[in-house]
Order: sequence, then structure tokens, then C-alpha cells
Amino acid sequence: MANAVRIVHTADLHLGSPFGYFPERAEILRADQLRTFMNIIRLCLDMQSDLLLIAGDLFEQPHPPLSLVNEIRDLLASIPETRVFIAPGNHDPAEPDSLWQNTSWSKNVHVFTGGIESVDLPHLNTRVYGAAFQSTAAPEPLVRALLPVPHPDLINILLLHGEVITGNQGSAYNPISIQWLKTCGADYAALGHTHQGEPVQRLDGTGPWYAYSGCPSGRGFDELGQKGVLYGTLTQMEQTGAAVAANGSRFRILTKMAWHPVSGRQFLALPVNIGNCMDQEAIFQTILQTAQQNDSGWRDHLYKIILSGAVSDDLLPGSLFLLQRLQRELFFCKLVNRTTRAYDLRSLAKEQSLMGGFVRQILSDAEPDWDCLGVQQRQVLQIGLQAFEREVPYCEDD
Ligand SMILES: [Mn+2]
Repeated sequence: MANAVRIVHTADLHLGSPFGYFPERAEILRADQLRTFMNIIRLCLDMQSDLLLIAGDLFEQPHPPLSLVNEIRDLLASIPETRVFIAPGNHDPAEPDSLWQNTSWSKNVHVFTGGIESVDLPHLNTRVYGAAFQSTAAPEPLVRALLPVPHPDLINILLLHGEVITGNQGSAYNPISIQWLKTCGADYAALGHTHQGEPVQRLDGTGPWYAYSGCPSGRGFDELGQKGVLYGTLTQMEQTGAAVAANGSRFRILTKMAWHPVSGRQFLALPVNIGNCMDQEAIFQTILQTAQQNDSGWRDHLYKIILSGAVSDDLLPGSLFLLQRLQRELFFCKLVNRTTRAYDLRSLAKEQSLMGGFVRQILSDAEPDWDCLGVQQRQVLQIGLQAFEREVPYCEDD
């Protein structure tokens, strides 16, 4: 009968983050992180996961508040049927006197605190390898040699925090060479460090499977949208005949992993064109409607609202009043003004001034009407006309 192990793979939770950019919301955002962790625990229960793999940066720092550590310890103890493995990362290294040394975890939890070691789980026919960051950087690979005797009859899982590199590329965060990964002997490498996450991939078609789960909740406007974890099953299938000879193994591993959303509140970039708005109220309503169309829990998210469109002088947004009104409706928002001024080309083209001359030059034989112009002509005119009045930044600050 096929042997299968159910796993949940996560990393980079950064529990206890300071959220310095959101001082008034920081405490709530930290509570959200905890809720996300609870969602992961709930997923383990619901799918009766055999393993919970945490590939580093569970905490933001190696000395988090004791109350937070105790909370996590109790949550992990609440899933005794799930074996939990933790490989500390560069943010929460297993340095002397860190939380990893000072916490007594429940029996189902194993923390890798040194160089490569393995734990056998005979009831699952599985072996889990892991190693820890022991300081905030690791310019040399944490694991240099091949895994110590990967067992051909077991499912071999590798849990590591680090950066997969190719060729001569280096990394200050445990460089994991793709070449090494191919031959290390693992069947599935559960990785952490890349917050963006990468789908489960297989090296060379026959090599190990590996994946970055990505962070399960965003912490800023560089981590947009819904975040989640990887979960699924690794199944060991007995091979026969020619297939055995191909890689010398009696078994092949089928990997069926999927992505599961676990974050509640999201960081979102919301482009809103206010070119048709005639007054401040219309701008306000357009922004809210756009947010509303996006998601049913729209009020709870954090927004970077990017305003665009050509607007007349007296309507230039970004006013404190607009921001204050929006802040009453949304959990958090900031405005990025990328609007352009609605210049009247027809009258400008008649002006005997430097601006008039510039407009005539760019229009050439074209009609003085924005709608008749090509994209490039429009851009040149917008930037040029703005430059007559104010400094035009190369790229607006986000
Ligand atoms: Mn991280």
C-alpha cells in the first residue's frame, strides 16, 4: 500500500514585528499575525496534518516577548497529533540564550538548533532533516555535504531557511546551491526566506521537489494581496522493473501540494482613475466604490491608493481632508498622487508664450485635442507642461 504523509509548509511569519510604518495600527497588526498563525493551526487540525514544517523566521527576532513565545508554545501543544518541525532563520537564529534554548516545547515539537540533523518518524515512514541559523547571517551554506544517509525506503524531507542560488551567485543567508539540492538526497525540500513564495517545483524532472511557501501574511506594501501556506501530501509509490533502475530507488515520491490562503487583512495597491470626477465628493465616492468592488472585507484592508487621470487645477487630490475622510472608512490608507493636470490644449496652442510654443512644437500637425494624440505625444506634453510649473520627479515616491 502506498505510504503517504500529510504536510503543512510555512515560513517567514515574523511574529512580533514592530510595524514601524504603521505606529497607530501596529498592535492590531501584531494581533493579526497571531490570528494568521491560529489559522495555520486550524488547517493542521482540519486536514489532520501529520507534519507542520516551519522553515525559519517564525519570530521577528531571537528574543521575542515571553508572552508571545508562550502563546505560540501553547498553540503548538494544542495539535499533539501533528509533529511540528522548526528550522530557525536569520531573524530568529538559534544563537546562545535565544528563545529556542529557553523554551520547553511540547513533545510534538522539534526545533533544529545546530548543524544538520535528522529525526525519524517510523509511524510515517518519514525522516525530517533540518539545520538552524545560529546568527543573523550565514554567508556559508548551513549544510555543506550531502544529507547524512538519506534512507532510500523513507520519505526524506529537508527543512531549511536560505536562498536558492545558481552558478557562482552568493548569498549572506545560507546559499543553497541548486546543484547541491539536486543531489542532496531529499525528496521534498521545505524552504523559507523568499517572502514572495514559489510554487512546488521538481528539479530535472526526477530530482527532489522543493518549494518556498512564502510568508502567510503581508507586513507592508511590498507584500501585497492574499498570503498563504502550502499543504498537501507526499506519497511514496513502489516502483517496479525499469523504473527502479533509473535512480536506484525502490520508490518514487508523488507530491500533491496546493496553496491555501490564511491571511485575513491584506496590504493592497488600489489604482483609481479620477479623471471623470467633477468634485471632491466624487473622488471620495470613486475610491470607496473601487475598494468595495475589490473584496467583501474591503474595510479591513490596508490600501495604497494610486490616483491617476487628468484633473483640473482646483481638484488636485491628496488633501488632508480627503485622507481623513478615507481613514474613517478604511483600516488604513495612504494616497499616491499620480494624476496629471487637465490642460486645455486648444487655448494653450494659441498662446504667445514659451508654453504655447512648446505645445505647438509637440502637436506638430495634430489636432489640439488630448483624445487625438498618441501615447507618447501625451506623455511628452504632460511632463513638459508640468515642468513649466514645478519640478517633475522622475518617479513619484510610493
Ligand atoms: Mn523572512
